[in-house]
Formats: sequence, structure tokens, C-alpha cells
Amino acid sequence: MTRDPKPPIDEAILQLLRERPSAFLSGEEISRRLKVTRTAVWKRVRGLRDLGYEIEGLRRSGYRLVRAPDLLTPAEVKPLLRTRWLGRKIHYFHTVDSTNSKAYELGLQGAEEGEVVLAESQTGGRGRLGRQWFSPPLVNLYLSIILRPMIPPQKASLLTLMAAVATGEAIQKYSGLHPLIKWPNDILLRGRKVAGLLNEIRSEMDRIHFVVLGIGVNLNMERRRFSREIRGVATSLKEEMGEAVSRKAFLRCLLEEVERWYETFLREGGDAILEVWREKAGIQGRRVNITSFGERLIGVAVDVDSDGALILETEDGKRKRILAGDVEYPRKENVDS
Ligand code: BT5
Repeated sequence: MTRDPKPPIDEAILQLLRERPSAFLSGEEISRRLKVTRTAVWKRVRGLRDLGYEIEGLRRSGYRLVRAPDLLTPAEVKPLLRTRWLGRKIHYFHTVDSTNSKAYELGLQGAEEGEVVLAESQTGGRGRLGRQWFSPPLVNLYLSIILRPMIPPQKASLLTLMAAVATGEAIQKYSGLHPLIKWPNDILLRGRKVAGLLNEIRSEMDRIHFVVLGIGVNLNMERRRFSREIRGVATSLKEEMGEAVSRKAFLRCLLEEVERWYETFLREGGDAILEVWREKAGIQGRRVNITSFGERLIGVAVDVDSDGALILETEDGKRKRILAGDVEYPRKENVDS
């Protein structure tokens, strides 16, 4: 696990350079204002350049920020955020095994609601049931949000639906495209997966300690870079929009939507979420094949109940309540999102 190599002094230098974007700021002034030596300033500027910042340096005039890379460091992200509490504390990593695992650790150590773990890449990105989430560096979004809702543990699945609604909304607002939610945790564009959610919970019988909301969104990934196994089923926003996405701008939009929908959930309850979820999933009345705990079921999806479970009417007319599983749409039904 590599910690972000950028100490806070980098953030402070960037902040000073951004104060007057076209002007030069002397090394001496930076060192005076930040109370560090000029050598330290020079070293950090070099470090920032290594991270992709284009900083012009003239011996007589000082430094000027020409271009910032599309990194998701707190220094880049925080000034853009419009959320009130979500993402106000970001734990940033260039590489991490899994943002969910890291967030879980932080949750155990008492991290507060709204803290976010963000990584440029994951070496062990996780899907559900031990599956992997392909997480190459610098092109996509991998984040985990710590929440501490005062709700009974059996309602925790609704947070997955809430996160799916928020992610779907963020994609729609950012791109103008209309994603489809596939129960319980996939977001599809034209039938291919653009985002996946992995929610993990720490609870007792009657009390949730915390929930980790893991969200992975493919943004600038090119289809040919997906591994062979998932190339046919995965896509990215860039592939669908035909243009590159600003990861920072998308992140801002995503955090705003999660904050908004989570607050709606706490204030108005699950029904407010389910109503939008149904609209975005369009699953009611659809034929589905489901794999749940090793069992394969075929039938028609009737609805999602107030706990987020899927109600399936099987071919013999019986109704089954599915708490977890994978949904597949039979081929001819898989027309579009
Ligand atoms: C998911 O699992 O869809 C949950 C993915 C959650 C990823 C986020 S990233 C941040 C946070 N930290 C983590 O460690 N995880 C979360 P599931 O429904 O089991 O889907 C996994 C399947 O999706 C794999 O078996 C592949 O078939 C496919 N897949 C893997 N990587 C993909 C990708 N980048 N894009 C689209 N599909 C992918």
C-alpha cells in the first residue's frame, strides 16, 4: 500500500500558485509565506512536476502554474466540491489494495460519516462474492464512502439501491446518457457495465456501526484495454460519449448526488429511493435469470420490496424473495438501457 507521496506543503504551494494564476510567485515569497526553506520549496516543486503538474520556473520571477494534471489528490478535488459534508475528508492513495478494505479499516478506527477513500488504482479491487474489479491507474474512479446511518441492519440493502440511484443520476447529469440500473448493483450503458457498487457493513443484530459504500466507475478506460473476459460486457463513459471525461468534474458530480440521495433516504425513508430506483431499473415485469446462493431461478421480476429484496415470480407461479444474487436478462430482452 503506498501512501500519497504529497505532503500538505504541496497543497499549500498549489494554493499559492493558484491565487494569481497568470502571475509568477518568487521562491522566496513562497518560502516566507509557508515558513519553509527555499530548498524545500524547490524540492516540492520538483515533486509536483513529477506528479504531472506543469510549473514554469524562471530564475528571476519565480514559479507559475501552467497546467494541473487530472489527478484526484485532495488539493485538486477539494476546491471543486460542492458537498456540505461528504468528502470533506479524503484519504487519497496513488495505489491501494482496495479502497473498500482501507475504508473498513478506517471505519474500525472510528472514521466519521462522510470520510472518503480515493485511489488512482487498486491492486486488489473487489467485486461481490470474491470477484475482482479491474482497476487500472489514472483512468477511472475508485472510491469508498464511510456512512454511519441510524437504521436497522436489515434496511442496509437500501443503501445499495440508494448508491445505484445516485451513481445513475451522476452519469446522467454528466453525460446526458440514460443508464440502466441492474439489480442490485450494476449500472449499464447500452447493456454494458459502466459502474459497479460494493457495499459492506459492520453491524450487530440491531445496530449498524458503519457502512462502506464502494463505487467503481469506468470513465476514460478504452475498450481495448479491458481484459479479454470483460471486454464484451464492460464499457466506459468515454466509450459511450465519444469524448474524454474530466475525472475531477465527474467525482464532484458523483459526491453531490450521493450526499443528496443519502439525505433524501434518511429524511424520507426507503420509498423515496425505491420510486426513482424502479424508474431507472425498469425491471418490473421483465423476464430474468437469477443465480442466488448457487441456485438458478428463472421467472419474472415483480418488484423490489421495502428492504431492497427482489421479488421474483417463478415459472410455477410461486413468489420468491431474493436477498442477494446476480441477474441476467435473457438475450432478446437485453435490448438497451
Ligand atoms: C461489482 O461486483 O460490480 C462491485 C464493484 C465495486 C468496485 C468498487 S471500486 C471501489 C471499491 N473498492 C473495491 O475494492 N471495490 C469497490 P460484481 O457485481 O461482483 O461484479 C464483478 C464482475 O464485473 C467481475 O467478475 C467482472 O465480470 C466485471 N468487472 C470487473 N471489473 C470491471 C470493470 N472495471 N468494469 C466493468 N466490469 C468489470
